Amino acid sequence: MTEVKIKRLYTADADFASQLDRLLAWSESEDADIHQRVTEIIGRIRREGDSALVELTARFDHFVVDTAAALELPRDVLESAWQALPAEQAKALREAAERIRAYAERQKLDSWDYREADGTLLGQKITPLDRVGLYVPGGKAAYPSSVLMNAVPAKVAGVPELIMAVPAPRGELNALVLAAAYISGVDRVFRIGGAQAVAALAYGTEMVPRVDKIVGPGNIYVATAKKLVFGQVGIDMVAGPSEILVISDGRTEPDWIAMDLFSQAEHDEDAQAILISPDAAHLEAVQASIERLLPGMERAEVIRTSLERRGGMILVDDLAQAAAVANRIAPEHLELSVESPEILVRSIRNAGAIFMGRYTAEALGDYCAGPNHVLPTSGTARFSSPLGVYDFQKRSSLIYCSPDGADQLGRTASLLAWGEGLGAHARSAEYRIRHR
Ligand code: HSO
Ligand code: ZN
Repeated sequence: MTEVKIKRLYTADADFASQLDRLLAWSESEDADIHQRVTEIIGRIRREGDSALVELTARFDHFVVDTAAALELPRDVLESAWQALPAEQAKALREAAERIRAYAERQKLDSWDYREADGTLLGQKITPLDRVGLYVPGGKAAYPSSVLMNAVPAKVAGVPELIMAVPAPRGELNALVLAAAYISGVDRVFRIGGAQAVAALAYGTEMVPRVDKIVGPGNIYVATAKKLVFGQVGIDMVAGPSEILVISDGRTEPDWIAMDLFSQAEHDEDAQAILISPDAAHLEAVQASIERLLPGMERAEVIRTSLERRGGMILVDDLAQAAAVANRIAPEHLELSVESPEILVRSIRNAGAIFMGRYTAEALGDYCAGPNHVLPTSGTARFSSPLGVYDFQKRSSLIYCSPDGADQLGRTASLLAWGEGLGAHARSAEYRIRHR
């Protein structure tokens, strides 16, 4: 194995800012061709419904069925998948689901209201979405942990109907994915995938009911379809490649750090793993660990490509500067591998998930700590948050006016309405004013 070429940056370099911009640059290659093909597929599902769904499933997934009804997986298959799991795996899945649920329970938004002196009541009413579609990729990209992370919060929110779409190449499904769907309370499963599945969920077909929101990861076709149906339905987010940023004070075991960087790099060639430290010798030690550990990795080639393509090591003057760089990056995952993470965390403003202390490996959060692993990527942690129960709840505002309240507010509304030249608004308010 030859040397792993990871970009080195130093904050004291005159062109550090532009070097960092180049390191972070990421644009999904969504070509016009994909856009057009996805648009055509969505159009066909809208016009032809089930028959197009059956045909596209046969063409793309080589899964041939006689009737659309066969696209739905009988519910007892989920239960059998769960029953067939080796006991240890079932226990781990159950424990993960329970911890994710306990965390999600605390995120629930509750309705509230308050009353004013004249009896007017104002409030916010929380209602779960009626029906949600969960897309789960097929084949190797199928992560049972992602099924839990998407389905559990939806169920905790109280979504009555959770519909999963998962492609079944040649009819095959991943047993762990089905077991995860079973314990997280998925209600119906359709063996459909790609843009055609997204379109069926968004518009409905004879067989597939139309949902209110579509969540879950997918390939470029799925992501493009989600963008195109947004507005017809809600979507969670369009996620970019996974990212990890580790801030190390130089006193964490270099092998641990190397493996944490690998853990995200192994997701895909475009994943981004970056290490920041004020300790130049530590960066060298981690580089040495990387060289030594890489050949033994199952996904060595993916890791190497990712580290060489988008990885980085950044030398800073001190931890305060490390925090500033981290805020600029706004990573999906941020490990604070330092002596006093509770102090450093105060300076962190932009990160999807923050892992505090040397023992907190990001992998624990990916599976079972409790917080969601569906997180904002590509710098979007500047303005967005992890997937949560609140993404499956909506808010309606409530206004009740007492006669006295209507009298008071009517005067204000009338003035503003005449100011806008809207006479019906003004009179509607004035009718309710008491003329003494
Ligand atoms: N790190 C991924 C989630 C995941 N990891 C699933 C392993 N399985 C999301 O950023
Ligand atoms: Zn991961």
